[in-house]
Amino acid sequence: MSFLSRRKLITGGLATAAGASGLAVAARLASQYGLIPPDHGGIYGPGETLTYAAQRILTRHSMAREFPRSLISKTPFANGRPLQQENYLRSQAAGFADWRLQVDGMVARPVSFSLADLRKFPLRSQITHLACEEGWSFIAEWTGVPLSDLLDAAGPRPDAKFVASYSMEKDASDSIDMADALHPQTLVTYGINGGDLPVGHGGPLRLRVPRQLGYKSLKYLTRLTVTDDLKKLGRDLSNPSPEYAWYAGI
Ligand SMILES: Nc1nc2c(c(=O)[nH]1)N[C@H]1C(S)=C(S)[C@@H](COP(=O)(O)O)O[C@H]1N2
Ligand SMILES: [Mo]
Repeated sequence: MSFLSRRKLITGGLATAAGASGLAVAARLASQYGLIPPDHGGIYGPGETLTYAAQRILTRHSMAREFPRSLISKTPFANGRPLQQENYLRSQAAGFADWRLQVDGMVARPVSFSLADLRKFPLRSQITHLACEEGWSFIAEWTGVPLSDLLDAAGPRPDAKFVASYSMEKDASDSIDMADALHPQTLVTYGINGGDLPVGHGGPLRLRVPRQLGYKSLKYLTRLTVTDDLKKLGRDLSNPSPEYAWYAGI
């Protein structure tokens, strides 16, 4: 069966099932095609499954909108106060010379990159919209390395399903699936609007996932762990903040 007709079948099937005999059938269909988000058991349960499944079918290969320079926001909004943790301030005082991004988990070659290492990769810049779930947003030009390049360097195992992200900020961590991790617009960024990434925006390093809401763009990025099960990690990252959906596609 061609991809297109299969896609029609799945979307049609999901919609019909949701309308006709309830969400349980849609969920069963979604499961059959690997379209169940990891937080499906939570309070948003079946609704989350439908959102995730529909988006994954319709937008798996789609791109977030990119904007012209003229639309870059004059005053990009940095959410929250710059990180005040002692280990962070120490690294900042050293010009972040000791900052490391570790890539580990289900990979052939665990690696650790300094900022200088990351700057040796071919850079990509993109002007995208960062939208916070609280209603505000801004457009900025982000510069960095495609996450897929870093994963290539580490060699993820074929059965890997997710990439967990960890921040130097205590207890800040999240995760995305492989489709988003390998997406060409998902970047590990060290620059914004032509300069270094300031502390307020997560400097010296943050993840940018422009196809999802702002909270998936983790600031102060220190570690990426490839896994097939988000519940197997030290902290259950299948639903890091119960009040937010794990999948925040836009
Ligand atoms: N480490 C860390 N990353 C984070 C957050 C945070 O509090 N800590 N907030 C998230 C949320 S909710 C949003 S909307 C964006 C805000 O990005 P900005 O501060 O660059 O505007 O960062 C995301 N990444
Ligand atoms: Mo947010």
